[in-house]
Amino acid sequence: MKDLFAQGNETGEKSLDQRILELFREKKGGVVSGEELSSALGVSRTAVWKHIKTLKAIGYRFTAIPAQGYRLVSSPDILVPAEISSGLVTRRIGRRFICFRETESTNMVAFRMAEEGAEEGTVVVAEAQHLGKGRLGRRWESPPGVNLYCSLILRPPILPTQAAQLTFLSAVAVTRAITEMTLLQPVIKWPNDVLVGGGKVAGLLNEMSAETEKVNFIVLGIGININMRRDQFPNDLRHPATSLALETGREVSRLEFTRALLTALDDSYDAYLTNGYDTIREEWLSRFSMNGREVRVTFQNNSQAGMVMGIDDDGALLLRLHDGRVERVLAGDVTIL
Ligand code: BT5
Repeated sequence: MKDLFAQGNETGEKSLDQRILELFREKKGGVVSGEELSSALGVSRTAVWKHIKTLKAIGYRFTAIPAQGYRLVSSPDILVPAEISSGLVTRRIGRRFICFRETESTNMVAFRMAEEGAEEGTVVVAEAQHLGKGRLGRRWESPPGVNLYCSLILRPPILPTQAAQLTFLSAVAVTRAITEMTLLQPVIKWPNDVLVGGGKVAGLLNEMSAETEKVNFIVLGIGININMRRDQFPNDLRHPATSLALETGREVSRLEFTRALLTALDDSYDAYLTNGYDTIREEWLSRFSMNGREVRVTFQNNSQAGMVMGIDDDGALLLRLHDGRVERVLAGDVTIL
């Protein structure tokens, strides 16, 4: 039986739980009778009652009004298609949601789906990941129920060399959503970190399938520490880490954050397709914390020190070396000296 998680509307088919919730939402807090529910859904009243019991078990609160029916009193902060898509108005992002209680890695799932032809705008979300991926084989800590782990499938008509532009686009959308939801002012660390108060609050992992002249698809992977507590971070992280709750001192609704993020991604992707990369680049640079700083960039066994001079059109970091030459750095980890 389909439940609220498990692939949600993967096949376009809504779960019974999702349809029950929609009927309650249409009533905007009003009472819905068992009779109404069973006739609208074409199932027995016992079946309706069983589903209400399952919904209660995952955190929905109903009150039973004798001889009248049920009222939906409150909904849990869980990332399921029925909740994320409620009130979400986007052009491309979120045409389809696949949500998991737990999965290996949303990027791995999205990549496989994209290979099998999943459409642009498909979003994969998980409450927890047991193989959350960072870059270069690193691990992304993904405890259940506190953060957002999501991956989007995009099929932009661009060249493979332009793919890094989408990493910048996702960083810009993440900073916008954070400011909208918390008023915090995050900064971006090249190439893919978003920091608040010096701690890493979000990481991006974009993966691509391409031919020489054509991108088949890009998977934008985004991990954001929303309500993660201090004791949930391991001690051996490479850099200081934080969460939105630690920075603001209050819990942040993961559902509202997810909707804000998907809206920001949709807006910036639309602007990118319509007007090109320039506006994204400008906004990215306005959040970029490293311009003019002396840094060391390490990639595999190589390391170079110099002054950051911005980024170029392909997303390469421009580094002025001590002999005056400006080097384009395409990948690596940056430490501020
Ligand atoms: C990243 O890698 O920052 C990319 C992280 C992308 C995660 C998302 S979650 C949804 C999607 N599905 C996936 O499987 N992945 C994406 P990198 O720059 O390599 O940073 C990884 C390093 O950050 C680790 O080696 C740790 O030191 C540190 N780290 C791990 N988990 C963290 C967390 N939750 N918060 C902050 N830092 C963390």
